[in-house]
Amino acid sequence: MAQRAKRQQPSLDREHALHLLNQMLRIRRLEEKCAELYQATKIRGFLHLYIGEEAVAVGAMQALKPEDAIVATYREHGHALARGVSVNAIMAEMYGKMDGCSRGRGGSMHLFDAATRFYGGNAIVGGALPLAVGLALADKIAGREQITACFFGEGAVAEGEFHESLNLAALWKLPVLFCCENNLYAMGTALSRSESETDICLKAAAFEIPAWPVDGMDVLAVEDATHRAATAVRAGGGPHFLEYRTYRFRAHSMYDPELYREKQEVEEWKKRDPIGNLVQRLKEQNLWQEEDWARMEEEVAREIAKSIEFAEAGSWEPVEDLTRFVYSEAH
Ligand SMILES: Cc1ncc(C[n+]2csc(CCOP(=O)(O)OP(=O)(O)O)c2C)c(N)n1
Ligand SMILES: [Mg+2]
Repeated sequence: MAQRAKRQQPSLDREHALHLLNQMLRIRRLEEKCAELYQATKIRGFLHLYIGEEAVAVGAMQALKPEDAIVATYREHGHALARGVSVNAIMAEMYGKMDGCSRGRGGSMHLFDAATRFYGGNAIVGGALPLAVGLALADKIAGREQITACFFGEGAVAEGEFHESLNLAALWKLPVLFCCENNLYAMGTALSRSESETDICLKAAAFEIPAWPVDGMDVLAVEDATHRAATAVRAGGGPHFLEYRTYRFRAHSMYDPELYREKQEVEEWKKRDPIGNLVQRLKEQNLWQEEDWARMEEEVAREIAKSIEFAEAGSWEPVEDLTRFVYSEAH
């Protein structure tokens, strides 16, 4: 760490860095609150926290345009928030209220928002990949100049649909950006226990897709790499693949005794906390003012408190609506 800090860093744009910091803090504090609400049984079902991985969603979103599409996994609160889905709509969805972004029918794993082209939230490991390829195929056929970013965990590389999706995306030169969040574990299974080849970029290269690893704990590195890859995809370069090397600080979900990793390992990764990392960089460049932090914390706390009020005041879907949207309604 000490060595890293000493390395010559490019100069930071203070306003932009504070924006990135704010986005990461919103995710962190939102999820900490969600964990509390889960213990209080206000939030039910599954809950997978992204804490520790915030730099990936926040950095990557900077490189995407409003017209681009995004598909993600069940660990997607951060992606939804960074994409611009409101905290109110997310919190109400967590509560299962009709005022949520998926009308309360999705919950934590199925955040969805057509307005920001955020196509979920997907509970199926690898499930996002064929959806992303389909979205990109539609864009290519229609001649639209937009791309699809597909976020998935490294656990998805064990799925057949990972290989099928990469193959078709490469064969048809589709505008997809594959964003692999390699946090080293798929539930309790370390990558090295399930894969004969643990270099994920090599798997993408086997399909002739340009791929490179990125420090997923460094929001600026993520932003820069994603910007380069997204630009190449946008320019007609076909699919590109980024492997963000990251780590989740919390358990896989709310039911995980974490017997598969050492506490020491978690502590080591926490030293690379993406939030602390960026504050440190700002301090090194004399761009940090202590009041920044207090102001930001206060704003974020207020926003989250309001979202809880919003969710509490929201309504439950009436039972008569149970079968609505199962079949399309006659017009
Ligand atoms: C097709 C399928 N198989 C198994 C599961 C059960 N499952 C849920 S999460 C998970 C681990 C996925 O790990 P990874 O893709 O690395 O994502 P992470 O949770 O680390 O973000 C598994 C196996 C599932 N949801 N879908
Ligand atoms: Mg994983």
